[in-house]
Amino acid sequence: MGEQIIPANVVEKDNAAREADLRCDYETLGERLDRRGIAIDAICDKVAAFHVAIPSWGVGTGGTRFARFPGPGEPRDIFDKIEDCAVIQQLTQATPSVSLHIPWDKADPKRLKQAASRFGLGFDAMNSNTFSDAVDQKRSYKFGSLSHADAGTRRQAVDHNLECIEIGREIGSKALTVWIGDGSNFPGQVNFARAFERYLEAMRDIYRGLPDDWRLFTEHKMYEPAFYSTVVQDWGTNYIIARELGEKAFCLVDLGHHAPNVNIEMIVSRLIQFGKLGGFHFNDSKYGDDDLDAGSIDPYRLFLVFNELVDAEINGAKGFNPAHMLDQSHNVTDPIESLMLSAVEVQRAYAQALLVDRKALEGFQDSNDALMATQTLKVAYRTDVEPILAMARLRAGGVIDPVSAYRAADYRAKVADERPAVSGSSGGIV
Ligand SMILES: [Mn+2]
Repeated sequence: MGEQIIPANVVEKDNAAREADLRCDYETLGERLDRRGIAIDAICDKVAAFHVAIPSWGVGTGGTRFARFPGPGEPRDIFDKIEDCAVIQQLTQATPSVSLHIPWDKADPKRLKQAASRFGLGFDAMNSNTFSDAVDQKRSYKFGSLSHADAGTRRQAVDHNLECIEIGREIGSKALTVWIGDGSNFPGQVNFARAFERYLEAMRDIYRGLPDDWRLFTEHKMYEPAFYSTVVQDWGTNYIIARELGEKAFCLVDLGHHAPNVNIEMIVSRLIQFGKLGGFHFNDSKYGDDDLDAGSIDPYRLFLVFNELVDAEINGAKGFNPAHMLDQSHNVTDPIESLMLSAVEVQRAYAQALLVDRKALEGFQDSNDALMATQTLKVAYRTDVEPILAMARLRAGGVIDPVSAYRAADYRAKVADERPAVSGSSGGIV
């Protein structure tokens, strides 16, 4: 544990006001779970060990293609972002790592490492950016990057990804996530097969530059910024990529990057079964890639995704080691508050999934008892696991109610004084 930004007296006061109630609620829930043959402390330990990474761009206010409404005290650079991430980790104890986006977060790697270790933070996957043009860039990505018709543009995009790996090596990252905005806006604009072949060739060049102990994650997205077709449009194409590249390549599932009503938990199951699930970008959506807070629209779907993950964990699925990260855009809330609650929502889904009576479920599945099978999931989902989540935080040195403690510390007002507003700061949607 590193330096603490929120003062100890604020944390202690907020916890003191809630601790007696929490202990009572935890004990009551423990008795109820005991009747179901579940040891509450075992669940609490698993929740405490479950972490989700914070994307550096998440702590800034997002925006839409219509406007961006910056909030007070927005981080001005990666060092401010790391401080905001440290606050989230201090209060939730669920987010010990930060995921960087290059070139937005480009800085001296030694300074980056120092800044993070000061707060006991580490670095998660590196994210490359070939969906927008950097200031000093020679060739434009307007018509694509890794799949661009021009070999020089593809080379530039490959080199950028290799640079991300290089920076990542210096700061202790172990993965590269590649998402491209390549695609087309009109039928006939690109040849699907040729564009995908060019993409695969470029990705092979990146893959060759990957250290042995790294993983390469590719992220599919159905639409946007291209609105007719995207090169990596769905999990099928993503799976082909991972298979073509090799054993260090895996598919990343961003929950928002699917059509409405797509059965994402089933995609997760397929990828686990064939050893290609790399990890997640958690968020929620109502219509498309809305990048809303995890669990805010359809918490049951989040639970069903975790139901698959816990199933794989228990069955010891081969090579199962998914990376967990949030990927949201905060337009009307304080990003720190949204990220804290989203981390908690992800842990909630995990805790609920741990409560599923898997033996009973299997029995109902084998006897074709559809009603009892689905009720078995519902019993777990309906269990209020809040005392487990809060106790896991408290035992780890965090707070019982993260938003309450955060507001009591008045952190946002304090940084607003120190951080003058900047225009055009990077942030938003990936
Ligand atoms: Mn994403």
